[in-house]
Amino acid sequence: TSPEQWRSQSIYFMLTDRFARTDGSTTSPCDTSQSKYCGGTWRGIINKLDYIQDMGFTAIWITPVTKQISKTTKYGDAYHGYWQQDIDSLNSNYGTEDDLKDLASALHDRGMYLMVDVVANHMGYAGSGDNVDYSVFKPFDSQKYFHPYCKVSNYDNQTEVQDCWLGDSTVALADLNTEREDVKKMWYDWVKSLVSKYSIDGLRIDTVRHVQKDFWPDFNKAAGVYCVGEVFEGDADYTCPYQKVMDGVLNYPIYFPLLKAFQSTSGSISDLYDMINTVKSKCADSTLLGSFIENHDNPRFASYTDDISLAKNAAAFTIMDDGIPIIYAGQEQHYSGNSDPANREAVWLSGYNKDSKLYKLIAATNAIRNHAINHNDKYLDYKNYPIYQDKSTLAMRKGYKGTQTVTILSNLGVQGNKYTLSLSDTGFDAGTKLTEIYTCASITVDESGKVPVPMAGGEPRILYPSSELKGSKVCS
Ligand code: ABC
Ligand code: CA
Repeated sequence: TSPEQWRSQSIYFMLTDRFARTDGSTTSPCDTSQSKYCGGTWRGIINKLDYIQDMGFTAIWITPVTKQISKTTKYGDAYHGYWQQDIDSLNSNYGTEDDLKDLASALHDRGMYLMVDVVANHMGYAGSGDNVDYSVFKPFDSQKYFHPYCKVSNYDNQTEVQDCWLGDSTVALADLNTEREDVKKMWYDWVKSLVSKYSIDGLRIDTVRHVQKDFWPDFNKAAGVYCVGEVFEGDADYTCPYQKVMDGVLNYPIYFPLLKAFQSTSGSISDLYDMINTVKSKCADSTLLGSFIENHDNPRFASYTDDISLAKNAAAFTIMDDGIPIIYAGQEQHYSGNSDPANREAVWLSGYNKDSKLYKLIAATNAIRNHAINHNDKYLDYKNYPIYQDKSTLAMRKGYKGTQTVTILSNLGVQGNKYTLSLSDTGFDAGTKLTEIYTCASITVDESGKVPVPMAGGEPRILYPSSELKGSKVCS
């Protein structure tokens, strides 16, 4: 499945261990602080696809599928999947080969895509890096396949970031010598066969900044599907160039100012406004980046603030910006876990509540984005354009004249006043009737071309021409 096909998708990201169990339990305990397997499976995901699809998602991203360290370490189990030892076998905690194949077909039957997380930088070892039994790794069963042991500590030294090891003396992440021709060939052959064996549509690639750039173009090519890389770095000058070696990267440059703008009622809107433009100019194609406000490596948004309006704005931004939206499982339930491992709560404990405020907000936002895309095949070509800012408001436009969306975000929070924002530069003609898609209010553009936008309680707003909504489920 090509980058072109992925641009229009919307992704729900989950740790397989934490989303759904085969028995469908909503009470089975999962104490995140233990870092043990909690029992989520691929079969469990298959049985809960309605929950995901009804929220408007068209794709899922699941954590790595390969066989892991099987011991319980001082950091617990490899329940997350980033400590692989045998890349040719599956993690049996999640199910069988047939279960994974069935997951792909269940998705494809619904017209949805499967994205799988892969790790080429390292293998996981339960112990210290200076005392590794290399025979436990398959197929990299000898020291010769690895870089000599040293620890990544100075992120300003790129050679060290690439050639030294992540992890520590409890769990070492044995760093593969990805410059070796045999290692490259093993990875390229592996990824090609993984994608074809399990009918995978896309890959999320782990630890991309820890492997030399020239490894990636051939890896992406061998995969033959859209690849989005994790480059955990907020500096666009550092992160954007990775889009020259693979289809897309996670949008960490926007993540940090997005979090700052909405994590409190005094966050900076202008830094976010500026970063929209920075990313557009520095990254090769902002529409192929992965947009997110939460993931399994960072504290949940709600760990910073329990204000539901702020959470709504952050989620709305993620979905309406350029790039492929990624919502992290549990975000829709306003989960509030702090740093890893507390941010990996089991979704089943929410009872898969479809009436939660954020579930509905995400469903409505995905619905208008999906509609705008389906209604005008050029919608995604128009790069998100910030049109207005003040101390607490950001407005942005996406889409050509007549079928554009205009998104208005606020960080006033639930205590925010009721007022009317008079908005210019939306591109809508005087007299046009608009629908605000969260409240379904009708708004008419005034004679001078200004749009009177009713704001209240710090809630986000999205405007779309009413006449263009016919045939959609939005506000019908
Ligand atoms: C385990 C335990 C933890 C324990 C830890 C030591 O060991 O669970 O409780 O604290 C996996 C597991 C983790 C596990 C680790 C290590 O392995 O999921 O639970 O932690 O055993 C990816 C995945 C991630 C995964 C791995 C390893 C990599 O998404 O889930 O972790 O396969 C770095 C890597 C990045 C990695 C991330 C966790 O660490 O580059 O690939 N994620 C700076 C650096 C970043 C760095 C980040 C965090 O710190 O630049 O490269 O990411 O260490 C901004 C700057 C950024 C800066 C941030 C903090 O601030 O612009 O550059 O990031 O302003
Ligand atoms: Ca490396």
